[in-house]
Amino acid sequence: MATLQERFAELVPQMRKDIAAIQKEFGDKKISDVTIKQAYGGMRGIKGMICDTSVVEPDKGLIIRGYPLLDIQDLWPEEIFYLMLTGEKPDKEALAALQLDLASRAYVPDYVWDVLEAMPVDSHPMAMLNTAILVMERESVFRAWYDKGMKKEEYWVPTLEDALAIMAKIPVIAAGIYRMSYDKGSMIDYLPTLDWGANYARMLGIPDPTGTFAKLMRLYLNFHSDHEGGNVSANTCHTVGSALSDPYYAVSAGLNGLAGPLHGLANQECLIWVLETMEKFGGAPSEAELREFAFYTLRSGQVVPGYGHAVLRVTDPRFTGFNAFGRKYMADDPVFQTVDRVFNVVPKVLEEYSAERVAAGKGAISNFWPNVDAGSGALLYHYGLTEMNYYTVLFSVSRVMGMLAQLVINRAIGTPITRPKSVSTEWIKKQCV
Ligand code: AMX
Repeated sequence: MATLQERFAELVPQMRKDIAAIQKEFGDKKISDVTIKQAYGGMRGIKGMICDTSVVEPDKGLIIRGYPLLDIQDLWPEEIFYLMLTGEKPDKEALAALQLDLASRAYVPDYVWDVLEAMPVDSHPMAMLNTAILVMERESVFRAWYDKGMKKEEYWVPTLEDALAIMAKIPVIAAGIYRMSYDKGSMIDYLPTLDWGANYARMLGIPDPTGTFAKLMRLYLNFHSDHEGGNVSANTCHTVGSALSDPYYAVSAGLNGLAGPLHGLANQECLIWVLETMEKFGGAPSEAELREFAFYTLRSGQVVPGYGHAVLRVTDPRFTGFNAFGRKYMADDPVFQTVDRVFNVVPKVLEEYSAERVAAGKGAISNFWPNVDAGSGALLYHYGLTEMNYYTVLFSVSRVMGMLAQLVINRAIGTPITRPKSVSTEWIKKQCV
């Protein structure tokens, strides 16, 4: 089978042809209406952009290139990257070539470490990661080719080069940040004979005598890889990339969005919330105690982290997958047991609280079910990865795959600069007669 670069090059002409034909014949067909509520409400539900790497169905969750996530949970993350770009799972040969390619790029320039070391010790690991990606912008092949002059048809070629470089370097940087920020000792090198996910597990330096932490890392990197195009990080990356800012600019920008507590930072918030309940009740709380704590959280004006979603209306399959991992490998762990118990309690609490909100004239909560972040932290905690403000970095190492795959495809199909039309409240008022 062809390498990722060769296979993608074979697919590009047909992709362009298909999209040109659709636009020519059906370009004026309407696919969405927009209400005033949506315009004020974060554009929720408006179909206004294209993303071919994955879709999120409200009642099914993440589907990558036609495969429901749990059907492909055993694929390694680099296989998912190949799949997102080409729509095909790589065979053994193509996978080995991609792994070798990544290993050959997995070095990080010294100036990156110098910059990270110069940052204040209390810098958030996400600020460090995003700074590291941005400071490497000078390495961009896209920018170098663009400065020399390149045809639009070629844009995807250096974009894919940058994408592979970022993907190869990000676990090295992320593991370095972990070891640097939490005094874990010297850095651990990337091992070319190991796969990408196991390498990240190894470079973090978490003891893993049974190999199950590496297994968890592969699953974690698989599960967080993409969530279609409209979420904050993907959408930000896409918008910045649409200005032909190179992938280093675009990915760093996207990750800044992932650092928000309503998005990727929720995974750190979730475990903090779970541990708080355990501290308050002196061990794994009962369901009645959890119910009390959840209501206390809501009535103090805070969200219950890990629950609710902008698109999903069912339990996130990523939560289901992590839960199954927990039941298999750490069923007796009290933190995992608490997460499991929270799942029995919080949806019902949110449903009741939502009814209270509606009775008080506020909007309903749209989804009571757990999202990806509700359970992942407990699994990491079990293996001794207890530094919660690092968790969004793990999410980032994975999510760059989706952001990068989307960027490469957008450069291949020549997506123009993003520029939706905004309107003023004065204009809206004039429509309200
Ligand atoms: N706890 C308390 N209130 C919640 C809630 C929760 N878990 N989920 C939603 N609500 C509230 C919203 O804050 C909003 O209240 P407001 O009108 O007073 O501002 C109201 O319900 C309506 O919101 P919604 O339509 O249900 O959700 P949304 O699309 O606006 O927001 C999300 C989605 C994820 C931001 C929200 O559910 C939330 O804040 N959840 C907790 C944080 C979290 O888990 N984030 C991670 C999401 C996944 C990810 O990106 N990693």
